[in-house]
Order: sequence, then C-alpha cells, then structure tokens
Amino acid sequence: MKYKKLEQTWRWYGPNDPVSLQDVKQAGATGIVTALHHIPHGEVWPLEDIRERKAIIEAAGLTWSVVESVPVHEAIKTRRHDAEHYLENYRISLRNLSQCGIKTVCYNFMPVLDWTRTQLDLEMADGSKALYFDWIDLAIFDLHILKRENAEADYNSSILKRANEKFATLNEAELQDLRINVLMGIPNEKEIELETLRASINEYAAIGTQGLKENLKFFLNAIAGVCTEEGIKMTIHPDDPPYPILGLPRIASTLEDFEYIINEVNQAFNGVCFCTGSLGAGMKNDTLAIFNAVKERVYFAHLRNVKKDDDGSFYEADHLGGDVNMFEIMKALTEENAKREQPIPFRPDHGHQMLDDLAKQTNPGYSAIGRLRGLAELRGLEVGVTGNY
Ligand code: DNO
Repeated sequence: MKYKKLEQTWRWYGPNDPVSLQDVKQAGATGIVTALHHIPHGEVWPLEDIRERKAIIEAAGLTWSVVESVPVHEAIKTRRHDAEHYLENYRISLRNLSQCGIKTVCYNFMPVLDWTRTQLDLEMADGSKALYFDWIDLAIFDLHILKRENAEADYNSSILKRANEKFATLNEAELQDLRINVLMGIPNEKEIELETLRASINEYAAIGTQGLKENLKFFLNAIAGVCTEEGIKMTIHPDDPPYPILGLPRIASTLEDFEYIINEVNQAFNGVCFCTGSLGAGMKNDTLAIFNAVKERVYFAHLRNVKKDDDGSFYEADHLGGDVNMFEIMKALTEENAKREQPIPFRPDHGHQMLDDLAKQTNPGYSAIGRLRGLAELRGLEVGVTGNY
C-alpha cells in the first residue's frame, strides 16, 4: 500500500488572528482549520462569506481543510421548541460549505461552555506558559462566584477544604481573573454571562445525561440526509475536560460515550475529532484504546498532551511530554491513515506561549511559536514511526 502523509493543518481564527497565514506557511502546515466566527451562533453561514474566506486562504497558497466549528445552537442541544429553525439553518450552512468544496466539519455537544480552563498562564519550568485546569479553582468558581445550589456535593472533602482555604486568600482581582478564565469562549465569539450559565445549568439539570444523548441523536438524524448527500463528514469533539463540571451533563468523554455515539447513528458521516488532550485528561481514559475503538470514523485529529495530578487537575504539557503516549498514538494514526483515500488532517492543538510570544497578545493556547514547535515535533514523529522520509 502506498504511504500517504497525514495532512498538517493549523487553526486560524481568521483575518483578525495575530498569527498570519504567512506564519502558518512558515510553520509548514498546508491546511487551514477555521470558522466564520463573526456569524452569530445559529445563523446561516452565507455562501459569499464562505467564498470570501476560502479565497483569502487560497490566495496565501493554503487550503481550507476543516471547519472548526459550525456551532450547534443551544436550542438544538436542549431541544427547545424552536430547535427546528436552527436545524434548518445548520443544514443550509452545511450545503453552502459543501458547495465550496469544504466537507469536514468539527462541532461539539458540550452544554453552554466550550472548553474550560481555570488559568491561562501557568508557568512551566522552562519559563513558557501553559493552560491549566485546577479542580480547586473550579470549586472556588462554583461555590463562591457562581454560587451554584448544592455545588458542594460535586467535590470531595479534600478539594472542598483546599478550595475554601485558598478562597480565603484571594483578592477581588484574582477572583475576577478566575471568573473570566472559566467563562472565556472562543476568540471573536460571544462571552457567556454568569446569569446565562445559571439558567442553562437549570435547563440541563432537567435534561440530564440521557436526555442530552437523545438530543445529540436528534441533531445527527436531522442532518444525516444533507451530510450523506453532500459527502460531508461531521466530527464530534470530545468534552474538555472529559468530566461533568458545574453540574452540566457530559456525553462525549469516554470510550463508552464514543461507542454509543457511533453505534446509535451508525452512518459514515457520523465521525469523531480525535483530541488526545481532551481525552487524555480523563483519569480513566486509555486514549489509544478509544482511538482503536473508533478509528474508522476518525476524520480529524487534535494532537496535544496533558499532565494530570492525583486530583485530576491537569496542565497542557509539551506535545511529546505528558500522560498521552504520542508515539503510540502516532503509530496508530498513521496506520489508519495508510488505509484512507484522503489523508487524515491533524493539527498541533494548543502550544505553550514561549519565546517572543511571551511579550505578545495571543489567543490562549493558540500562539504561533508553541504550536510551531508542536507541529515540528509531530511531523518528525510521523517520519520516525513510519520510516517514510
Ligand atoms: C479548543 C478547541 C475547542 C473545539 C471545539 C469544537 O482549543 O479544541 O474549542 O474547537 O470544542 O467544537
């Protein structure tokens, strides 16, 4: 079988991204992962806007490989009375993307919040800065900022004790930073307000885990026709972190979750964005085993590493450091890739803020140099595991 390389991609937030397309080229990626972040969630992505973005990318000699993300509106996730309106918009956006030849779409089914971190500048031993998720800080946010009813019940006594002790030492500015970090959304997209979060927590409490699973199936079944007709591959991003947080249900966190998602809507369009960092943060997750269980449906990969402590708090480690055995993952991914007609796109997910980027205003996790390092290491690893130079 003739060997193909994985497709090296890079997340780009669009023309406002401080990392330019020229920078992306110098990093060596060929594919762009982007979204129309200026379109409010739930609205149709107009054909002209997609064409314009595609033209900018192609003028730089790059390809728009993956859309990350076409956000799934909360009305769909909660299956509100107006869900059908948003489903129709979603289908139109998919058709418009397909008409422009863009066929791989990433999305998530996390309630209200996308990825969650408690600190965005944890200093590493080498002076670079990493994103951090700390259960103690999350508990402080939950108990003292959000003030969620019965929140105590969701933490063990050791975390509660340490959270209360630490809370007593924090000043207003530090609490404010914590609030901003937890509520932070995608750059250029709407921030979540505390009040919205509170209302959503109640709404999702009534839906529950099984209800959210049903709602995901409802969503997938509603777009199945368009995806199959247009040859679109949908890739669900794992929950990040892969645990229920703030009382919100989670349905894409574990091996069982992914088997359920694939088996319940067992059609080729229904795929997975295999994110080693999100899955690797699960104390019980065997990331390689999850890959092996769903590999035929992996249409996109985020390669990143995490280092966990005994509480399950974690920081984002170097791409080839941390708890995920990237060597094993790369071997499995390249073996699967060898069977494909189209190479699997992957991107170096996140990176440390380092070198000149330390003095710059960067999007958390998405500064240039840390990702450039990550991509370089992963690209070398790919050559190393395959022997294909
Ligand atoms: C974080 C990203 C996520 C991801 C969405 C997909 O860096 O991996 O925000 O884009 O969850 O919908």
